[in-house]
Amino acid sequence: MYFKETKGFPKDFLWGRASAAYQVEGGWDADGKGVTNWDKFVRIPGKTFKETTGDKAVDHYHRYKEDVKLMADMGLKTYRFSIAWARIYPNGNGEINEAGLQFYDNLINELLKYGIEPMVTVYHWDMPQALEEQYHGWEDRRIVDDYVNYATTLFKRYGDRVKYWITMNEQNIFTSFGWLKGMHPPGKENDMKTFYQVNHHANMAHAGAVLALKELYPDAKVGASFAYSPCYAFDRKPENAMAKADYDDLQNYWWMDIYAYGRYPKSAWAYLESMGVTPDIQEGDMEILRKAASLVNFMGVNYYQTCVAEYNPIDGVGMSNAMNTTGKKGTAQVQGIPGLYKNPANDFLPTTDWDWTIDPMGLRMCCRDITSRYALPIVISENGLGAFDKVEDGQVHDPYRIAYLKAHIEELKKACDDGCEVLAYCTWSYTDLLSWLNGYQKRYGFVYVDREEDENSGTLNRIPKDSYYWYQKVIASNGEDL
Ligand code: BGP
Repeated sequence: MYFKETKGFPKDFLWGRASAAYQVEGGWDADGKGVTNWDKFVRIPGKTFKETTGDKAVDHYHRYKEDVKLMADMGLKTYRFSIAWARIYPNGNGEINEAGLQFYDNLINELLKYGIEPMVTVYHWDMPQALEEQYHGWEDRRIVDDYVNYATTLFKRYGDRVKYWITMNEQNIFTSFGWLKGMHPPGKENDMKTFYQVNHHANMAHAGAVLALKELYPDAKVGASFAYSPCYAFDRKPENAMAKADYDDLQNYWWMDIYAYGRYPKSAWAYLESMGVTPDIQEGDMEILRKAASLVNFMGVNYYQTCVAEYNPIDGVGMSNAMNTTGKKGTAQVQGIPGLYKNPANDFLPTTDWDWTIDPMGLRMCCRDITSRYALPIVISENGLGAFDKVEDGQVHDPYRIAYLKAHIEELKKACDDGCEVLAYCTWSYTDLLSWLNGYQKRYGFVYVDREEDENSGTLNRIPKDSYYWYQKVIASNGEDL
């Protein structure tokens, strides 16, 4: 659409920044915290870039006051962070660890002291390892009750101060990397049947949490954060348009239709039936999913890139774990599902050093799609540029990050003109942090942290980058001074 004038961002727009417990906190065994699936997984040789771990991460657990002060000086309106389940329930269920609850009390109170709205993710991938040992974690239906119990503990403890809740972070990523690509715990490959079963359990957990929250705090705002890569058909060939439709049903709507409508897309279901991989659904499940969907307040979107769908013959490429985790441009490989689609590179778009396409207009596109299909408000819960940053004379100049964010914010503003109700824009990430598979060299922050892959490197000192001061102006002008 073309508009003669722009309305700009709504006046109470939440300019934010996001993080996740495992990637920033460190203190992996501090104050009674239990061991998580990630604490274990990163110790398997070859799983992460140069065997990096989040043992110390960027030590946010001990430096949260310094970090929150930097956020306050920047004028941040909201901070999205996740809670480590194993700090609250070291065994996933059973006994509560009061010290863990206290840590997040302190963090939330510190944020509120400066008028920063806390936005809490209940689950950002770090599951108590004890649940893996008790019943194989997400593979077993028992996790639904344990997750809802954990979530309810959080709602009861923090619900008087936390208004925005995100139940799950990127369910599509942690399940596909965990059960299809072998790149996240539990490291399984091509296990389609379990993958869909795990997803059904995660959907039930999400729904149970939504219902529990709304029972306790009907005015709370809740949603799940989905890693949404809008998809373009490779060209005008009908078989490539069909490949796009297949991709959307299986890779996007499969999750978003559950969050927004409480149903699985019909053609995706028919395909899974033909493959013999549909999940077992218990009586009453779909009703619970529908009820939760009717109570959801927003669609959380983690937007990094778009993709392309091209028809993939039955003897074509499959899923692989060959991903660019080194930052050497051009090393990513084309992946796909034989008989349906593959995802070649998009020649019209530049890429990052990790081969992620840079497509600001895609952000407007995904807001439009969500608005048309679901008519839900949107929280952009992640968007950002991973890059190599260097300190020069005590400063970090990152014009490439400013250019990236500027272009995305311009498109987001157009999405607001298009009639999309966008509530928040949380860029990834506040400080530099651990990139799950790519180590510490892939930096996303407004604030540089002095550390490298080696656990004993660096002072962990914080240095605001040029982008920090730029975003300060963006916030102060409500997105006008870009
Ligand atoms: C999302 C995750 C984040 C974060 C981000 C950047 O998928 O929710 O936790 O890691 O992507 O990804 P990466 O660290 O792989 O560059």
